Amino acid sequence: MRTVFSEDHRCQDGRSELIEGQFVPCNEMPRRAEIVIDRVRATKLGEILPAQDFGLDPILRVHDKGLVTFLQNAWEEWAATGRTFDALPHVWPVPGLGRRLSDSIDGKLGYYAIDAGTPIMSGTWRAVQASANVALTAQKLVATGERATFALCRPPGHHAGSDFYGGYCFLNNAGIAAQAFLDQGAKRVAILDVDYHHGNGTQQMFYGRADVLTVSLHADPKQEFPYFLGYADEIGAGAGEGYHVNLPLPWGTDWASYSEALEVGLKRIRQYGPDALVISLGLDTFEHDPISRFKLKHEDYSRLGDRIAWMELPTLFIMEGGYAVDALGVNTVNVLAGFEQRG
Ligand code: FKS
Ligand code: ZN
Repeated sequence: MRTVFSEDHRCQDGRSELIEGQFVPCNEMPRRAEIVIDRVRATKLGEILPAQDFGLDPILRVHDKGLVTFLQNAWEEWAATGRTFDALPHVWPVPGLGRRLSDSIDGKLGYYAIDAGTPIMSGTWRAVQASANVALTAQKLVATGERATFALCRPPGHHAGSDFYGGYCFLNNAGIAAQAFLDQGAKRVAILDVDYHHGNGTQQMFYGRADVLTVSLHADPKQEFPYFLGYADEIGAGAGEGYHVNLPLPWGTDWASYSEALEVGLKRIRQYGPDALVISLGLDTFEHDPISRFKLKHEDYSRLGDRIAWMELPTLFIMEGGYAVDALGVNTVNVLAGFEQRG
């Protein structure tokens, strides 16, 4: 399997995020991608390709212009106030408070951000655009006949919606790629999100549409971030009713119960009959992940890859989360190699 990768991911290198009332070093760090690309090389998974530039058009197919312009200019507006540290919001437009777009950078940050865990710095836009281009480059390979490719995206994307960012995500790489498949002639695309956290951005983006089936396995939002979305009774709306599936699972979930939910998700995808499958590949379901509470083991990732290969669909793997950094290369490539073994 070929991997698409850009060194520009390093331009996103946040100092700290807010967790449990404290500022701690960012879990979403450059070393994550380095360890994965090292493992791709060491295991000779396949060729590594650079990203091509697709410009803003494919991004604007799923994201509002306002969010994109904000992300492009946020650092400059922040730095213009004399601040030299990373930009984070400190106020949010909860229902009842209104949601007006302020001229102030602090108002804008609160308007577009969903959390205080997603710092913006001078290189953020460069890394974010490169990440989308990695996804689009890999998407094009699959659209033109490759059985599967791996988009080693960083920063991740599944928490970013049409007009919001957060949860370490700025643009929704999986959503952008799914839309690109459709724009290139696919009739139906399925997104399977196996990250530990609910893909609230992906859900929001496609909630009213039947041409993208979104299926997410994740920690129950009753217990976990992003808390406000990801419940089982959210099934899509209007034309999209029945085209979204949430499979929330409790803390402590191991492969035995994870794989049962996975079969439910895969069955629904098979019934949908998509032309392409996009995997939001998060590895934070690992037993030793520092911010998560599922119990998957190294070998379970090979099984996961094998089950995905059984679908026999053109498949695009998009990197999302995973914070047990030392194990991240092994776990990620286990999925991809498990997939390849099935051929
Ligand atoms: C823990 C607080 C959690 C934010 C967690 C973000 C997770 C991001 C991710 C992605 F794939 F997007 F990277 N704060 N108590 O792993 O879903
Ligand atoms: Zn996650």
